Amino acid sequence: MPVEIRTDRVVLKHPKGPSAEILLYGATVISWKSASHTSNEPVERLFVSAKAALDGSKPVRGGIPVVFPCFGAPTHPDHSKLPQHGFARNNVWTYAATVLDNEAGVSVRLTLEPNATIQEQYAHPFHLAYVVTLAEHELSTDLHVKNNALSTTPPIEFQALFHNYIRAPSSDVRVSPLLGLSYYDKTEATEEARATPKKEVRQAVDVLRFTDSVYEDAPGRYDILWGSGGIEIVTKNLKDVVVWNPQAEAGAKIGDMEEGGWEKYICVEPGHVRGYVKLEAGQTWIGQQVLKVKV
Ligand code: TA6
Repeated sequence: MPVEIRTDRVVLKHPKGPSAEILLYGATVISWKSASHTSNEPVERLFVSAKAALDGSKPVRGGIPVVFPCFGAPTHPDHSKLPQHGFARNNVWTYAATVLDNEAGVSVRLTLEPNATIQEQYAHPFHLAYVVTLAEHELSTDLHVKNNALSTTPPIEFQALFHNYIRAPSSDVRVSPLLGLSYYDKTEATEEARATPKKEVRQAVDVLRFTDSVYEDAPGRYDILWGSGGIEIVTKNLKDVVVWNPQAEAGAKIGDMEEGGWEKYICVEPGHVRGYVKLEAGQTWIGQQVLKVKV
């Protein structure tokens, strides 16, 4: 059964063995298992903390949380009542349809409409659709944002990001190409320092120390490589990318982070998070990423 609809999640199964699981809460991909090009045995490609809540009590610590309409602590007046990273990752989405189911792959669409809780925090009428597609060596996620306001209303402004927890040894993993990009270092102690752009001097960036970097106007394609593995991310319409790993000191303070969890992942998060997407009433914005197994 390529698509299995359960009460709290949708399970995708590819005819050649790969699989993916999407929690309806947050439309959070909590598992992606895919074989490498040298072995047929599917392995887990994402990190989910053993302490992660999967019962809808809080956003999932791991997998691919969907960040919308704000990244980080809200700064836009429209978002002032929202929690960190917005409402997409902490609301229950609806399975809408299976849009592909053949030898090439399996794809489903989930949707989110304003509910009472969201409407208390966010005034704009919207429709979100999230399409997750599992191919033999790839997983893609597309976020479609429709501004459902009347044509006479001003455009909405939002941010969006895929908060990927890529399973990899943090002691060895590198992400490239980032050389020469401007980035904002959120590990700096003062707001002034965090707001001061730096220039990346490394082609490949490690996360050997606490790293929380927001790269602006990035290339849109990233290689995440380590000794025995690699994932490539190819994006459309996502101009920025965030690289995050808290390492031990900051990681140990994260309540739902398993002991030593920070050693098992790198977050490489494509998005539109510097500035805002401006979307006219009646228009739709689409941001896409494709995660490809390189090794
Ligand atoms: O994307 C990096 C980041 O913004 C970090 O600053 C850290 O806060 C991380 O997201 C996790 O955020 P969360 O709200 O899931 O604890």
